[in-house]
Amino acid sequence: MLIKLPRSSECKASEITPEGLYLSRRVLMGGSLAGLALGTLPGNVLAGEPSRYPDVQAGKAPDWFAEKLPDTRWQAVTVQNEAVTPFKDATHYNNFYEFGPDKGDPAANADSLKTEPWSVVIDGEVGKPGRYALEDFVKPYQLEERVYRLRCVEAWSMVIPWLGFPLANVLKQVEPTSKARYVRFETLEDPKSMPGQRSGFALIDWPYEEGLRLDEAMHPLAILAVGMYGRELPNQNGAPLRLVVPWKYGFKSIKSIVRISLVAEQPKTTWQGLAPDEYGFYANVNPTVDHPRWSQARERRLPSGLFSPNVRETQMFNGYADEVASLYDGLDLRKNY
Ligand SMILES: Nc1nc2c(c(=O)[nH]1)N[C@H]1C(S)=C(S)[C@@H](COP(=O)(O)O)O[C@H]1N2
Ligand SMILES: [Mo]
Repeated sequence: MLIKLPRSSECKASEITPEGLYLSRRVLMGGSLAGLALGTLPGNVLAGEPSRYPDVQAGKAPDWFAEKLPDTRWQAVTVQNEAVTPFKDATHYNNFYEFGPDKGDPAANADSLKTEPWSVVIDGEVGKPGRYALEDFVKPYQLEERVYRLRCVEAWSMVIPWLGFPLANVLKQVEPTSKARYVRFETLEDPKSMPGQRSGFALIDWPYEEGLRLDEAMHPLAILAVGMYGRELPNQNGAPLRLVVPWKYGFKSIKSIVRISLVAEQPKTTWQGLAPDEYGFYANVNPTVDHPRWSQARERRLPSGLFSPNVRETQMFNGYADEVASLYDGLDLRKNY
């Protein structure tokens, strides 16, 4: 994870807002996400299909996905006054080391990932462990569109309209035992279809693994996503099932999940294992705690180019402080980076 930081002079350049698909309207939302905007449908599109995102390439949605899509709660949670990142950028500027180290590698190589059939194991400290076919795993849950900022630890960011459901709903279903204190997630390990796992690149000890504290995992903003931009997930974005935790650096949002384990001890995570001084377990977006090799005060919002770097201030907890800050009361965020 190397980056070149924009010079601070560039940060003062007038921010150029990318031509967005829509801006969310300011509408209040009830319940636990009161501070976030609950959008209404943009005036020019009707419910349901990729056509609400005109620049989106249609994919080959599996049957279970096509059946669920019409019942989606569109714009269940969204961001105010921020444009959605063009589909092209969200699908061609990726981190997915299983398919190579460069930003274009996942789009170029992830076709080889076989997402059907797919199964997910839930095990560890749960009353109801099991292995589920993906379509059975997602069956109980209504899809919600969640338009979230995604902030990579490398200091770039996007705004992505995910389709998914709260992780909490799944966890409640499997009945965590009193010993469960963390959730561990694991990506597929399959060197045959994942060239990055064959190359030995970056010394990653496959499979990629991530973790959350149980209360973080239960937070209503944490979702499991099966789609984005009104369609199923493209392979390079972590098909067919990925985590999205919008207040944390992107590396926590693990892709192509095959296993979810409830555990008693804090699990080891891929980037922490590689460089513990640089990447922590918590990895909350925090503009006041710099990475040892670069500042986290600002970010490049994609699309970003030489003449329109589109640099903006990074927000505490990536703009979700009102919702999540209380999870960390009494925790030293400088030590627990
Ligand atoms: N399995 C796996 N999950 C992963 C990664 C990865 O390399 N492997 N990269 C992470 C990083 S660093 C980021 S920023 C996000 C990027 O998600 P996106 O490509 O959908 O924008 O995925 C995260 N999830
Ligand atoms: Mo990242």
